[in-house]
Amino acid sequence: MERTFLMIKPDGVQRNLIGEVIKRLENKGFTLVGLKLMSVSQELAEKHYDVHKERPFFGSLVDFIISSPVVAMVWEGEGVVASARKIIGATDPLSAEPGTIRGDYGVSIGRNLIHGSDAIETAQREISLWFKEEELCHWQTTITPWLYE
Ligand code: DAT
Ligand code: MG
Repeated sequence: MERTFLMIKPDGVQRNLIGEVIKRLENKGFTLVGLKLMSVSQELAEKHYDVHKERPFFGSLVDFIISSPVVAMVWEGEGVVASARKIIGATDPLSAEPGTIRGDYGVSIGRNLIHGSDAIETAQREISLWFKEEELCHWQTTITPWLYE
């Protein structure tokens, strides 16, 4: 089953949006298989955003991610990578559609509340960067037949 990595950034945690974010993914029908509140090391933040290391915002992005705890999550379900990106909304909250997390709760690109993997291969890399295999639960909800034909 497809998996994605989501991270509620420090602003999402500080603004008491953990429950709201989890609720939206649960309600959609995705399954939570990994969850932890954690302080992020500079090394992990830099590795996570390695693809952006030449961008002018890289330093402030890393400083922001390590500034306060985040919630790291792995979610599972058919098409979860692309679907979670839709639920999250566009990178700039001012462009994100109402009804998305960023569209409903954000106003600034540097405070856009949540990260979501952008592709299946990226998700695999990010899940192994943030979670040990034994931290993930292999389980199926009893409602699976009511979610999938
Ligand atoms: P996304 O988080 O939607 O995948 P991204 O991978 O392009 O977006 O960028 C990673 C994060 O970097 C993004 O969530 C917020 C920050 N960021 C991106 N572009 C930025 C910019 N022009 N100015 C400031 N921060 C930016
Ligand atoms: Mg990205």
